[in-house]
Amino acid sequence: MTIPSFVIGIAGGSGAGKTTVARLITENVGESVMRIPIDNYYKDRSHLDMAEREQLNYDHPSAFEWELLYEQLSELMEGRAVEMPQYDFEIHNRKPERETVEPTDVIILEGILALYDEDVNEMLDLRLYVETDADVRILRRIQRDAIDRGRDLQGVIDQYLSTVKPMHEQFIEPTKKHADLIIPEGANSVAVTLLEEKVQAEVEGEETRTWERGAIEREVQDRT
Ligand code: UZR
Ligand code: MG
Repeated sequence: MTIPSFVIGIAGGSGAGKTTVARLITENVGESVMRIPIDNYYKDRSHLDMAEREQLNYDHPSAFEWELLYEQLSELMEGRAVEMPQYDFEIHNRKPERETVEPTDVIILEGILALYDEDVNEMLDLRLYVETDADVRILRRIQRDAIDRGRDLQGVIDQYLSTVKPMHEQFIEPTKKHADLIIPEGANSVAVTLLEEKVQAEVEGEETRTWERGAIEREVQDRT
Protein backbone atom coordinates (compact mmCIF):
# COMPACT_ATOMS: atom_id res chain seq x y z
CA MET A 1 0.00 0.00 0.00
CA THR A 2 1.34 3.43 -0.95
CA ILE A 3 0.86 6.30 1.46
CA PRO A 4 1.71 9.57 -0.30
CA SER A 5 4.64 11.22 1.47
CA PHE A 6 4.79 14.49 -0.39
CA VAL A 7 1.88 16.58 -1.68
CA ILE A 8 2.48 19.68 -3.74
CA GLY A 9 -0.16 22.28 -4.57
CA ILE A 10 0.30 24.50 -7.61
CA ALA A 11 -1.94 27.56 -7.89
CA GLY A 12 -1.91 30.62 -10.14
CA GLY A 13 -4.06 32.43 -12.68
CA SER A 14 -5.43 30.87 -15.82
CA GLY A 15 -2.63 30.72 -18.40
CA ALA A 16 0.11 31.20 -15.78
CA GLY A 17 1.83 27.93 -16.63
CA LYS A 18 0.72 25.69 -13.75
CA THR A 19 0.23 22.62 -15.91
CA THR A 20 3.58 23.17 -17.60
CA VAL A 21 5.40 23.44 -14.28
CA ALA A 22 3.64 20.31 -13.02
CA ARG A 23 4.53 18.41 -16.19
CA LEU A 24 8.14 19.52 -16.20
CA ILE A 25 8.81 18.58 -12.58
CA THR A 26 7.29 15.13 -13.05
CA GLU A 27 8.45 14.36 -16.58
CA ASN A 28 11.42 12.20 -15.64
CA VAL A 29 10.06 10.73 -12.43
CA GLY A 30 7.87 7.91 -13.71
CA GLU A 31 4.83 6.34 -12.12
CA SER A 32 5.42 7.26 -8.49
CA VAL A 33 3.93 10.67 -9.00
CA MET A 34 0.53 11.80 -10.24
CA ARG A 35 -1.03 15.07 -11.23
CA ILE A 36 -4.53 15.87 -10.06
CA PRO A 37 -6.12 18.75 -11.98
CA ILE A 38 -8.67 20.47 -9.74
CA ASP A 39 -10.64 20.95 -12.98
CA ASN A 40 -11.74 17.34 -12.46
CA TYR A 41 -13.79 18.61 -9.54
CA TYR A 42 -15.82 21.19 -11.45
CA LYS A 43 -19.43 20.51 -10.48
CA ASP A 44 -21.55 18.14 -12.51
CA ARG A 45 -23.77 20.31 -14.75
CA SER A 46 -25.66 17.61 -16.59
CA HIS A 47 -29.00 19.19 -15.67
CA LEU A 48 -28.13 22.28 -17.77
CA ASP A 49 -27.90 22.54 -21.55
CA MET A 50 -24.83 23.70 -23.44
CA ALA A 51 -26.02 27.33 -23.81
CA GLU A 52 -26.64 27.54 -20.08
CA ARG A 53 -23.30 25.94 -19.25
CA GLU A 54 -21.47 28.44 -21.47
CA GLN A 55 -22.81 31.24 -19.30
CA LEU A 56 -21.47 29.92 -15.99
CA ASN A 57 -18.68 31.47 -13.98
CA TYR A 58 -15.91 28.85 -13.89
CA ASP A 59 -13.46 31.01 -12.00
CA HIS A 60 -15.51 31.39 -8.81
CA PRO A 61 -14.82 28.98 -5.92
CA SER A 62 -18.45 27.86 -5.98
CA ALA A 63 -17.89 26.24 -9.40
CA PHE A 64 -16.01 23.39 -7.70
CA GLU A 65 -17.17 20.48 -5.58
CA TRP A 66 -14.74 21.03 -2.70
CA GLU A 67 -16.20 18.34 -0.44
CA LEU A 68 -15.53 15.67 -3.06
CA LEU A 69 -11.98 16.90 -3.65
CA TYR A 70 -11.27 16.86 0.08
CA GLU A 71 -12.85 13.45 0.52
CA GLN A 72 -10.89 11.90 -2.34
CA LEU A 73 -7.61 13.50 -1.28
CA SER A 74 -8.15 12.14 2.22
CA GLU A 75 -8.76 8.66 0.83
CA LEU A 76 -5.58 8.80 -1.25
CA MET A 77 -3.61 10.03 1.78
CA GLU A 78 -4.72 6.91 3.63
CA GLY A 79 -3.58 4.67 0.81
CA ARG A 80 -6.93 3.95 -0.80
CA ALA A 81 -7.86 4.23 -4.48
CA VAL A 82 -10.62 6.63 -5.55
CA GLU A 83 -13.05 6.89 -8.46
CA MET A 84 -12.02 10.30 -9.75
CA PRO A 85 -14.35 12.40 -11.92
CA GLN A 86 -13.06 13.54 -15.30
CA TYR A 87 -13.85 16.85 -16.97
CA ASP A 88 -14.60 17.72 -20.57
CA PHE A 89 -13.84 21.37 -21.44
CA GLU A 90 -15.43 21.05 -24.88
CA ILE A 91 -18.90 20.56 -23.42
CA HIS A 92 -18.24 22.36 -20.09
CA ASN A 93 -19.28 19.34 -18.11
CA ARG A 94 -18.09 16.35 -16.15
CA LYS A 95 -17.67 13.21 -18.23
CA PRO A 96 -20.09 10.39 -17.46
CA GLU A 97 -17.31 7.95 -16.57
CA ARG A 98 -14.91 8.11 -13.64
CA GLU A 99 -11.34 6.87 -13.49
CA THR A 100 -9.84 4.64 -10.81
CA VAL A 101 -6.83 6.42 -9.34
CA GLU A 102 -4.37 4.67 -7.01
CA PRO A 103 -2.27 6.65 -4.50
CA THR A 104 1.34 7.45 -5.44
CA ASP A 105 4.37 8.62 -3.42
CA VAL A 106 4.07 12.17 -4.67
CA ILE A 107 0.85 13.98 -5.54
CA ILE A 108 0.66 17.26 -7.42
CA LEU A 109 -2.61 19.09 -7.05
CA GLU A 110 -2.91 21.74 -9.70
CA GLY A 111 -5.51 24.43 -10.39
CA ILE A 112 -6.39 28.12 -10.24
CA LEU A 113 -7.68 27.67 -6.67
CA ALA A 114 -5.26 25.00 -5.39
CA LEU A 115 -4.39 27.19 -2.41
CA TYR A 116 -7.93 28.43 -1.72
CA ASP A 117 -9.58 25.85 0.53
CA GLU A 118 -8.37 25.75 4.12
CA ASP A 119 -8.84 21.99 4.55
CA VAL A 120 -7.02 21.28 1.29
CA ASN A 121 -4.21 23.69 2.22
CA GLU A 122 -3.65 21.74 5.43
CA MET A 123 -2.98 18.58 3.41
CA LEU A 124 -0.25 20.16 1.31
CA ASP A 125 3.46 19.85 2.12
CA LEU A 126 4.60 22.42 -0.40
CA ARG A 127 2.46 25.26 -1.70
CA LEU A 128 3.49 26.90 -4.93
CA TYR A 129 2.03 29.93 -6.67
CA VAL A 130 2.96 30.48 -10.29
CA GLU A 131 2.99 34.20 -10.96
CA THR A 132 2.82 35.37 -14.55
CA ASP A 133 1.85 38.81 -15.89
CA ALA A 134 -1.79 39.22 -16.91
CA ASP A 135 -0.91 40.20 -20.49
CA VAL A 136 1.03 36.98 -21.00
CA ARG A 137 -1.80 35.00 -19.45
CA ILE A 138 -4.52 36.46 -21.69
CA LEU A 139 -2.36 35.89 -24.78
CA ARG A 140 -1.93 32.24 -23.80
CA ARG A 141 -5.62 32.00 -23.12
CA ILE A 142 -6.40 33.30 -26.63
CA GLN A 143 -3.92 30.84 -28.07
CA ARG A 144 -5.45 27.92 -26.18
CA ASP A 145 -9.16 28.72 -26.33
CA ALA A 146 -9.58 30.59 -29.64
CA ILE A 147 -6.85 28.91 -31.68
CA ASP A 148 -6.37 25.43 -30.19
CA ARG A 149 -9.89 24.77 -28.88
CA GLY A 150 -11.68 26.56 -31.71
CA ARG A 151 -13.71 28.88 -29.48
CA ASP A 152 -15.01 32.20 -30.74
CA LEU A 153 -12.50 35.04 -30.10
CA GLN A 154 -15.15 37.53 -28.99
CA GLY A 155 -16.42 34.92 -26.52
CA VAL A 156 -12.93 34.45 -25.07
CA ILE A 157 -12.52 38.21 -24.66
CA ASP A 158 -15.97 38.62 -23.06
CA GLN A 159 -15.34 35.73 -20.67
CA TYR A 160 -11.96 37.16 -19.72
CA LEU A 161 -13.38 40.58 -18.87
CA SER A 162 -16.58 39.39 -17.20
CA THR A 163 -15.26 36.52 -15.06
CA VAL A 164 -11.63 35.46 -15.49
CA LYS A 165 -10.08 38.83 -14.61
CA PRO A 166 -12.39 39.89 -11.73
CA MET A 167 -12.34 36.41 -10.14
CA HIS A 168 -8.56 36.33 -10.46
CA GLU A 169 -8.31 39.57 -8.55
CA GLN A 170 -10.91 38.62 -5.96
CA PHE A 171 -10.09 34.96 -5.27
CA ILE A 172 -6.97 33.64 -6.97
CA GLU A 173 -4.38 36.37 -6.46
CA PRO A 174 -5.07 36.61 -2.70
CA THR A 175 -4.15 32.91 -2.25
CA LYS A 176 -0.56 33.88 -3.01
CA LYS A 177 -0.19 34.64 0.69
CA HIS A 178 -0.64 30.93 1.44
CA ALA A 179 2.26 29.99 -0.83
CA ASP A 180 5.62 28.77 0.48
CA LEU A 181 7.27 29.64 -2.82
CA ILE A 182 6.31 31.92 -5.69
CA ILE A 183 7.52 30.88 -9.11
CA PRO A 184 7.92 33.81 -11.48
CA GLU A 185 6.90 33.34 -15.12
CA GLY A 186 5.83 29.73 -14.95
CA ALA A 187 8.32 27.40 -16.50
CA ASN A 188 11.30 29.17 -14.95
CA SER A 189 14.07 26.64 -15.48
CA VAL A 190 15.94 27.24 -12.20
CA ALA A 191 12.78 26.76 -10.15
CA VAL A 192 11.71 23.76 -12.20
CA THR A 193 15.11 22.09 -11.78
CA LEU A 194 15.09 22.58 -8.00
CA LEU A 195 11.57 21.20 -7.70
CA GLU A 196 12.35 18.28 -9.98
CA GLU A 197 15.27 17.30 -7.76
CA LYS A 198 13.03 17.45 -4.72
CA VAL A 199 10.35 15.27 -6.28
CA GLN A 200 12.93 12.81 -7.59
CA ALA A 201 14.53 12.43 -4.15
CA GLU A 202 11.16 11.93 -2.50
CA VAL A 203 10.24 9.20 -4.97
CA GLU A 204 13.59 7.47 -4.49
CA GLY A 205 12.73 7.14 -0.83
CA GLU A 206 14.94 9.81 0.65
CA GLU A 207 12.99 11.70 3.25
CA THR A 208 13.21 15.21 1.93
CA ARG A 209 10.37 16.63 3.95
CA THR A 210 11.91 17.70 7.24
CA TRP A 211 8.89 19.61 8.42
CA GLU A 212 5.55 18.41 9.68
CA ARG A 213 2.65 18.47 7.25
CA GLY A 214 0.65 21.66 7.70
CA ALA A 215 3.18 22.89 10.27
CA ILE A 216 4.53 25.82 8.33
CA GLU A 217 1.84 28.34 9.13
CA ARG A 218 1.61 27.25 12.77
CA GLU A 219 5.34 27.78 13.14
CA VAL A 220 5.09 31.26 11.68
CA GLN A 221 2.16 32.03 13.96
CA ASP A 222 4.09 30.79 17.01
CA ARG A 223 6.89 33.18 16.28
CA THR A 224 4.66 36.22 15.89
P1 UZR B 1 -6.64 26.69 -16.36
N1 UZR B 1 -13.08 26.79 -17.97
C1 UZR B 1 -13.84 26.86 -19.11
O1 UZR B 1 -13.59 27.69 -19.99
N2 UZR B 1 -14.89 26.01 -19.26
C2 UZR B 1 -15.20 25.08 -18.31
O2 UZR B 1 -16.16 24.32 -18.51
C3 UZR B 1 -14.42 25.03 -17.16
C4 UZR B 1 -13.39 25.91 -17.02
C5 UZR B 1 -11.96 27.70 -17.77
C6 UZR B 1 -12.25 28.66 -16.66
C7 UZR B 1 -10.92 28.92 -16.00
N3 UZR B 1 -12.90 29.76 -17.14
O3 UZR B 1 -10.46 30.23 -16.20
C8 UZR B 1 -9.96 27.96 -16.65
N4 UZR B 1 -13.13 30.57 -17.86
O4 UZR B 1 -10.76 27.04 -17.36
C9 UZR B 1 -9.11 27.26 -15.62
N5 UZR B 1 -13.48 31.54 -18.41
O5 UZR B 1 -8.22 26.36 -16.22
O6 UZR B 1 -6.14 26.93 -15.00
O7 UZR B 1 -6.06 25.45 -17.02
O8 UZR B 1 -6.53 27.90 -17.22
MG1 MG C 1 -3.61 24.32 -17.00
